Amino acid sequence: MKMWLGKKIIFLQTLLCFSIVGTNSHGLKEYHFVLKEAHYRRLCSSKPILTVNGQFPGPTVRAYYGETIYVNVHNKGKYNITLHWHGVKQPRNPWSDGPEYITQCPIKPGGKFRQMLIFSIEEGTIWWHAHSDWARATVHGAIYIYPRKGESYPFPTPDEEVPIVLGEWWKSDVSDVYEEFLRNGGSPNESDAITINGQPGDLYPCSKSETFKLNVHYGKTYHLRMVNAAMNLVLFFAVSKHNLTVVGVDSAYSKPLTRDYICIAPGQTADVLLHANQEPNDYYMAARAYSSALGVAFNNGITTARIHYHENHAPNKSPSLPYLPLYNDTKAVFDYYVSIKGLNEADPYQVPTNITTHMLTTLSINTFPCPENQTCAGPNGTRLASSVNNISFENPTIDILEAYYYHIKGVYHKGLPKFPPLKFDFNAEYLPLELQIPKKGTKVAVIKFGSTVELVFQGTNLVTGIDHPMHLHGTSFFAVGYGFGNFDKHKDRKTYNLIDPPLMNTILVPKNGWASIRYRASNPGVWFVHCHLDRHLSWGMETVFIVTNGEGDAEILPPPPDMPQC
Ligand SMILES: *[C@@H]1O[C@H](CO)[C@@H](O)[C@H](O)[C@H]1NC(C)=O
Ligand SMILES: *[C@@H]1O[C@H](CO)[C@@H](O)[C@H](O)[C@H]1NC(C)=O
Ligand SMILES: *[C@@H]1O[C@H](CO)[C@@H](O)[C@H](O)[C@H]1NC(C)=O
Ligand SMILES: *[C@@H]1O[C@H](CO)[C@@H](O)[C@H](O)[C@H]1NC(C)=O
Ligand SMILES: *[C@@H]1O[C@H](CO)[C@@H](O)[C@H](O)[C@H]1NC(C)=O
Ligand SMILES: *[C@@H]1O[C@H](CO)[C@@H](O)[C@H](O)[C@H]1NC(C)=O
Ligand SMILES: *[C@@H]1O[C@H](CO)[C@@H](O)[C@H](O)[C@H]1NC(C)=O
Ligand SMILES: *[C@@H]1O[C@H](CO)[C@@H](O)[C@H](O)[C@H]1NC(C)=O
Ligand SMILES: [Cu+2]
Repeated sequence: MKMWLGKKIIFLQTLLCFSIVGTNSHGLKEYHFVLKEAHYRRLCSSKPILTVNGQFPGPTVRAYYGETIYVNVHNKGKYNITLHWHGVKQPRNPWSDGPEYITQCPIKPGGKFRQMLIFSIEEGTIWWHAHSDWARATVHGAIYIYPRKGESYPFPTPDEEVPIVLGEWWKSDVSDVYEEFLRNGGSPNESDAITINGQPGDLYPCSKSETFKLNVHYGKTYHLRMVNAAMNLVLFFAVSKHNLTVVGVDSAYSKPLTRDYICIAPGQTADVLLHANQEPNDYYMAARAYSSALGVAFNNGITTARIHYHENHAPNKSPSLPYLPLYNDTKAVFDYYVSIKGLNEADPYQVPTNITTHMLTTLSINTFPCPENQTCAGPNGTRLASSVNNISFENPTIDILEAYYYHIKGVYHKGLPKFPPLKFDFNAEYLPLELQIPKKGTKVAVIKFGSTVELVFQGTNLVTGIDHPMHLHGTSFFAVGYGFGNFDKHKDRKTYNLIDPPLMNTILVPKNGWASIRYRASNPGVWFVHCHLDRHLSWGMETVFIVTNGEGDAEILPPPPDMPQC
């Protein structure tokens, strides 16, 4: 604990970091994250929210390619908490990954946990967030990973970098929203605003003066480090009269892609260049939801922030809004995603072509009958649920990683089906109601170290077809294909991009369609796999992949001494 007070303070230019980051006696960077409540005023009212270090969005973590750093987490809040480093692959180190009851027991109020973040191939932007209940609504922040010292970006060095963290704000306490929908079995209340860097923007009441403003100089290039930290909304984002050039997604560089809008799903990140090359004026940047599922209510509001050209001396009171595709424009979403191409030609990390492990998992919204003596707010008085290959995941009471490592029996079961247990027309317009009720269980899939995996995520039309941003912990994967309808291995594999697919950690599976990923299972450990729409996660759309140990230095590291206990 005392070590960090040490020597060099890095990134002096960022005042906020001064108190929270230092280096320890081994020269490794150490951050200090204190979970605590702070009052924030939004939409004309104030409420206490859980934060890290009193900040919302939380502090930015900065690292260089391949670096290892520590984050000392101290829970001074009222609730159990865990923190996850989204997109940090943590080679051999699932211990610090964070999902509650998957790789650790929660850090109880008053507790501490020193988490080690091992960066490997990440470069660009990712993020961190709480991984217990719905705490991540307010407990999240960006992670910037710079090129190795002395090396440069694969694009001209931008003049400035700017965080664009998209989120959602509820006027109520988020833990009440969470408890309410789990209790009544219905859908959670919609958020009251979408936010850019914590601010709803000046189209919302009482939000004008705090609206996020980006001051630009004509001719300069701004590196937008974008994170979708929203709980339940896939978002479109655009800047009025300006193009956006995407140069990376999920902390892997991609071929420059210039568009007038981008799409970003919860869990995803993007490195985007904005050239300040238009008439010096004021412009809006804006985001709003993509949500095409029938009968699913969503926040259809629009969040804005302002871009002000330094050269403009007469700020425009009502700048124009950018063009954003309609909320149901599925084509706009997937036209964008299939246009993202990886920058992997020279990479040793190649797209697997010889697949040893095939999997196809259905992703479904489900219902359970309402328990006797209760009234339930789900469709036809049922309780909403969700599943992966018809298993609605139940959290165990001690974490799966410890159960696996110490051979504790009865905590989880192997044998998550690698294919749907029942073949049916997954996306038929009408499906028998009896298919809708899943099984409950804590089922995991075991994947042999070194396997080359092809995993097809298949959406179904049970209850309602909807898009799912599926996230894998502990690895990145190549997003090799997307399509609509039921996956047909003979026809659809021919459409894969095996040349330059992007390397991602979260893939948006189209409504009534499928998405296919490939990767080599080279990171031993216990890794969470889940939908990043938090309501689906809360209903059970998750599972765990246990990647076995390899030989020699391909084994899980020993646990740290301060693992939180259940
Ligand atoms: C959710 O919305 C309903 C209907 O507007 C309201 O009665 C309820 O208080 C809300 N719950 C929370 C936790 O805000
Ligand atoms: C945006 O890009 C398109 C296609 O490259 C181009 O036609 C258009 O002029 C660009 N617009 C701006 C504002 O740069
Ligand atoms: C999207 O919604 C608009 C207006 O609500 C409607 O006119 C249009 O037909 C819808 N498009 C699709 C593809 O469903
Ligand atoms: C594919 O992998 C299997 C199992 O590792 C191996 O036996 C086989 O030789 C490989 N085939 C090719 C073409 O590389
Ligand atoms: C339902 O309520 C009745 C009357 O209050 C009670 O006798 C019965 O045990 C309850 N059933 C369940 C399943 O809780
Ligand atoms: C899921 O499992 C339940 C229980 O075995 C069964 O009734 C239901 O039909 C199954 N649904 C699907 C889609 O496999
Ligand atoms: C609700 O009940 C109606 C009538 O039985 C049925 O057609 C519909 O599919 C049900 N919806 C759900 C989601 O269970
Ligand atoms: C907090 O975590 C401990 C350890 O797992 C557990 O026993 C306790 O029930 C949790 N508290 C709440 C409020 O969930
Ligand atoms: Cu989902």
